[in-house]
Amino acid sequence: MNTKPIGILDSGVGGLTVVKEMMRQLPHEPIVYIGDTARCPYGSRPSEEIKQFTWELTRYLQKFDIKMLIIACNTATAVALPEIRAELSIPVLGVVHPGARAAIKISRGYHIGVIGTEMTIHSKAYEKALKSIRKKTKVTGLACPKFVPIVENGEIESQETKQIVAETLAPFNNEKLDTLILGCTHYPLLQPVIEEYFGNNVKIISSGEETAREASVILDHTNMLNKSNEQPEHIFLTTGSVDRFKQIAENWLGTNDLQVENVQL
Ligand code: I24
Ligand code: DGL
Repeated sequence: MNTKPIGILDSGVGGLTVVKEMMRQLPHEPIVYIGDTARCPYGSRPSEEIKQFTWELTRYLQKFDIKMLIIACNTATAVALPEIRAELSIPVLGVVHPGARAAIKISRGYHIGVIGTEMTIHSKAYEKALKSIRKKTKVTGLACPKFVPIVENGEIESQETKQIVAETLAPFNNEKLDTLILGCTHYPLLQPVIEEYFGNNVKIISSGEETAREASVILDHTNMLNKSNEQPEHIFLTTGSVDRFKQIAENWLGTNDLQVENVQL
């Protein structure tokens, strides 16, 4: 039994896709979420800067005596996970390995595509994770820098979005992918459009969903689940506007009473 909260960090609001899955799969676990909306996006920044920002978010969450840290941002996971895990004494989970494992599990042809921000693709973090599990996996990475702005503009199913998705994914046309990893917090919102583009031939993995599953397994195995049946209290922290964060988070999570506070790092 362990009533301490789980810390979840992200570059902004995209990590709420992981939070939603966590609340669904682990409904009794209290969460402290921190989103660096003031400095979002991270995906096009230099890796040293991403590491520094991720450390600042981690240090802030440590004030809450968290029992586990989830780095919900693919970009932050890709560049900062190893050093943060090395220094913390609690379990530290990123979104990359759970996504990679799920892709290997479902793939039949072992030709796996990965889409993400420029830094996530440049880092080859998914490629390394996939090949560490199964050496003879063919991995094709593709940066999709236009996708985050599309989602943030709320244009999730417009004709223009379908067009941009098709143009961006065109490099995959000559590749016989059988599985595609959505290696960015925002991409699950584009999943219907991406699925439509590929048809039924490509299986799609959403890393955030898999990460919640992994968190559940780790908490169970280490006897850290919160066994109380109470409705847990969650805390949401943002480095930017509380009102805008609250609006997006409440809409996405389907509630109207979130506790949201501004923090200065
Ligand atoms: N979706 C995201 N980011 C935004 C947005 C959005 N605005 C509308 N929608 N803005 O990410 C980012 C910049 N903001 C953040 C808050 O502080 C000020 C700056 C995707 C979120 C995924 C959970 C569209 C939208 C929405 C509600 C839910 C989902 C969604 F309004 F995509
Ligand atoms: N959260 C980021 C990710 O998953 C996307 C937004 C950003 O670039 O900060 O890679």
